[in-house]
Amino acid sequence: MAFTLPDLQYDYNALEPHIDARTMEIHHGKHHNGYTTNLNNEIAGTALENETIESILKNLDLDNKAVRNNGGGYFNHCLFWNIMGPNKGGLPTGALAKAIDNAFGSFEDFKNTFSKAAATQFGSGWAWLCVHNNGVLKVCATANQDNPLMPGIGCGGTPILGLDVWEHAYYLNYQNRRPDYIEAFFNVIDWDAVATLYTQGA
Ligand code: MN3
Repeated sequence: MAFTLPDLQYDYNALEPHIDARTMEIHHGKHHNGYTTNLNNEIAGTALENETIESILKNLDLDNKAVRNNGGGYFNHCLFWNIMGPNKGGLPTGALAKAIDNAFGSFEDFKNTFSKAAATQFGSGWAWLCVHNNGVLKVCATANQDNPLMPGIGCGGTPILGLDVWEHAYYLNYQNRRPDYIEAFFNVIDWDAVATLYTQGA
């Protein structure tokens, strides 16, 4: 079964002024589409063809660079679109808010830790908030299209929030000002979507 590029649940311009429409259009229509096509080509006719993307990544042979890069790229962007939305931002609530306080001390401390992970990832990569089976949250960053589902990569656990810090995610609007893009991201996080993933992964 081939993977499909998911439709966005909002328009390309819906995240403005925080993320511009042109960036969203290229990011979804070109970059994510490319990872999807390349992943499908790579797994066609192999045993991976009938697995979920999560299963492919959890059991990944890290030396299989094509599946690592394109499978990671497919999963990471699916998550990214899902945890953003127009008129979002604000603060998490409920069990997720409690878990953030437990792990980091406060929401502001979490935001600082996550933002620092995103800002200091050298070159292309992602910052993550991950939940472990006991509900404990951890933050890490990974290179390229890697993610913590992959064996031995990052903080482990299940990613419930991810921030793409590849230049293609922000350069048109922010040029080299990655910290401004990171700050803006907090205005479009859909905390209800993150809370759903938290409940599923805890
Ligand atoms: Mn990207």
